[in-house]
Formats: sequence, structure tokens, C-alpha cells
Amino acid sequence: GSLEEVALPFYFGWFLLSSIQDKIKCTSMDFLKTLDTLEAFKKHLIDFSGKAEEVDLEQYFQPTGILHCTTKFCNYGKAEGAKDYAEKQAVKDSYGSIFDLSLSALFVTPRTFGARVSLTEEQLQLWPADAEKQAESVPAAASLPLGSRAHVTLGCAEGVEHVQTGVDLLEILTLQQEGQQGEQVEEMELGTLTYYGTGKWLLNLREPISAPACFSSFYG
Ligand code: 2AM
Repeated sequence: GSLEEVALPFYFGWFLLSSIQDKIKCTSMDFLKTLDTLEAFKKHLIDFSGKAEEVDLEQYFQPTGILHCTTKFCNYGKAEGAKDYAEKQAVKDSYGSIFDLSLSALFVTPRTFGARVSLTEEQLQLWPADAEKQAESVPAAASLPLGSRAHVTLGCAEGVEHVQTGVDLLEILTLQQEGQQGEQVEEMELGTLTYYGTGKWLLNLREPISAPACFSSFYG
């Protein structure tokens, strides 16, 4: 009935605790600042602005609200599978619990800026089985391991919707799976920076960032 539908949230996810939010915002801004100055990045600037002109990446990406890793986008019940997800035993059991998320990489594209989240077996219990398949613009993503799409959106270019961040991550992981090594351009303090073409940059973190996060939902 309509009452049940109203009771479903906009989305479920892990919400990073405030102490770690500040740390991640600092680390990610430092990364953008450094990326901006690299010759390798400047060489591919055209991917970002359509011109070979400088971009200020810190301005280019609009900040997001509270940092989180979406598990299930429910759209108040209108999204496919929303009700089934909300009724899963694992979801009910874990609601309100704190988890330790592992942020294993940062990625930048002309559309989005995000952090890859590497989920544990336990965390995968809360991951929808069809999350990767639902990215229709990346059909090959259906054969990626469960949880490949897990990420925290750190920023989006003007006019780009947040949902794009996970799609961009899936595009990069699909290229990797197809055997594209990418171009290892730089050893940075944070880790190895690789370029995958058409404006896709991935920084594999030498030391994953451990981020405590509360599994909950957002109503808006
Ligand atoms: P995000 O997880 O990449 O940040 C509300 O819009 C939240 O739900 C955002 O965090 C957003 O993207 C995510 N979201 C929006 N539409 C979605 C969709 N169709 N599939 C998965 N996540 C979605």
C-alpha cells in the first residue's frame, strides 16, 4: 500500500562518522591539488575542459553533503527491489551498527571524484545482488565481482548527478578486467597513479583509509 511505500527511505548506506569525514576531505583535496600540478595530468587536460586550458580541480568538483557509501537507492520505494532490500534480515539486523569501511583507491574522471570502497564478506551481506548489473551504460560490469560499485562520492562536476560516480568506477574496473593495464604515471606519496584514458585517473592507495561508518538510511 502507499503507506508502506512512504516509509521507505531515499537510500540506505554507510554514513561516515564526522571525525573521519574531515580527514578524508583533507586527503582528497590534497590529492586534487597535487594531481592538478602533474605534467601527466596537464597533458590530458583536454578531457576535462574540452580545451587545453588549466582547470582548478578543487573548484571543478562541487562538494557533496555527508560522505556515505550508498548500498541501496530506494527512492522512497519507487526504485526496483527497494522493499525487498528493506526487508532483508541482514539489513534489519545491522541497522544502526558501526562498520569499518576500507577506502582502497581514489578516482577522478571529467564527471566525478570518488573513493573506492573494498567491502568485507560481512559488509557484502548488505550489498544488493544486482547493484553492478543495474548500471545499464556499462553492460560488462555485470560480470565484475559483487561490491565492485561500492564507493563514496567526493564530488561531481557541475550538472552531473551523484549516481554517475559508481558508473565511472565500474567503467575503470571493467577496463582493468579486460586486461588494460593503464599507464602508470606517477608514484605519489599516497600510492600509484594510473591513467586509463579519456580522463580516467585511479590512485591505488598504498595504505587503505579505514573509515568508521554507521549503516543507516537517509530520508531527505
Ligand atoms: P552516490 O551513491 O554515487 O553518491 C542519493 O541520490 C544517493 O543515492 C546518492 O548518494 C547517489 O549516488 C545514490 N544514487 C542515486 N541514484 C542511484 C541509482 N540509480 N543507483 C544507485 N545509487 C544511486
